[in-house]
Amino acid sequence: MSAETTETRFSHLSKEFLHVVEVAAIAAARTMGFGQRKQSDRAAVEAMREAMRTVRMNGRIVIGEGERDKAPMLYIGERVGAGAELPDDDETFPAVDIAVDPLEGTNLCATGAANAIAVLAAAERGGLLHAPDMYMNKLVVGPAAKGKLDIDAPVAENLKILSDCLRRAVTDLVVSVLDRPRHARLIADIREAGARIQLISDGDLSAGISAAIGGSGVHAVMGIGGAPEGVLTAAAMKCLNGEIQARFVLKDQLHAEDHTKVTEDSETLARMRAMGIEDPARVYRTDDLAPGKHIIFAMTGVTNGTVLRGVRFFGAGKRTSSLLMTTCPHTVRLVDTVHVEGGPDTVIRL
Ligand code: VTB
Ligand code: MG
Ligand code: MG
Repeated sequence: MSAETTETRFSHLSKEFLHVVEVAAIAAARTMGFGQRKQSDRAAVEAMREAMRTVRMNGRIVIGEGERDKAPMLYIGERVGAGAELPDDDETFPAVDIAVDPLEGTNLCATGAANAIAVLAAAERGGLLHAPDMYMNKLVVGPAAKGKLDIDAPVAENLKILSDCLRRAVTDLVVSVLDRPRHARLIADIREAGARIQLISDGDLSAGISAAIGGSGVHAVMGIGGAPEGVLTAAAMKCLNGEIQARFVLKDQLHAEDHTKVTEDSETLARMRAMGIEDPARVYRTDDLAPGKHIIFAMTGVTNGTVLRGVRFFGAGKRTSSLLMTTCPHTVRLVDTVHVEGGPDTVIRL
């Protein structure tokens, strides 16, 4: 297939994926505040799977969520799209690899808290890292600090460099960190360095996107979250010119002082190896997590958030706020969609 054809096909696909995340967000948003995270997750997963069926692709889920906490999910390895049954070399539909999180922030949705999103990333086959649903230590920064920090350097050192890159004092930095006992040491280190902290209950992916967007009030994300969110963050960083550095963390390494302690979890190691990950301790950078040339990143707000508004329901329809980004051509779209259900008298508001 010529480069131009691939670009055109992916450009069309991006609009189909926008629809997929919009319907997943709408389904999840219907359950906002019900206090039922599994129900919210299931609503998003089912809506996403249904919407994915007609997308003109030969799709494969390469990383997704649900294994860690036995939640409803689109399975890693699941074939999706109108061409799901076709062999890889069939050219009717483009072969696409997909990373999904139908509802990122199930608790946020269940309680009506900020920054719940429906999200996916897609790329040509091999364009997104294939990995199990596990943990990942991450460092995420925006364009100004790209290539300047080192996930293995002391926190104070990274914050000093970040402050230079952003031309502001360390005391004027805000670092977003998941509020988990495993981060006690990290939080103490950030405080000691003098930076401010935004402790979040969930949602290190939306925090990473905020870190790469000027004016969001978040300058970095540090700490251990999910690997699917890490791959999705990488896809977003390719579009936003930000950076993620990451390292897989196995269950028995999670609470260790040194997260790089040698693991005894041979079952997970074997699964990683089967998916092509030979060195479980290596540092992955943006291009290792999302090596694709044709990246599509689509996300819709479920609840109101830093970058996007949540789904609004009104008499004559729904309104969604989404971020749709592609690398080829390089576009970042903030999409405000009114899904009209009323009659010919429906008034569209600003
Ligand atoms: C993070 C966070 C997610 O999972 O990835 C986290 O960003 C990691 O897992 O929103 P634990 O909750 O087990 O610490 C979420 O909270 C849920 O996907
Ligand atoms: Mg998630
Ligand atoms: Mg999820």
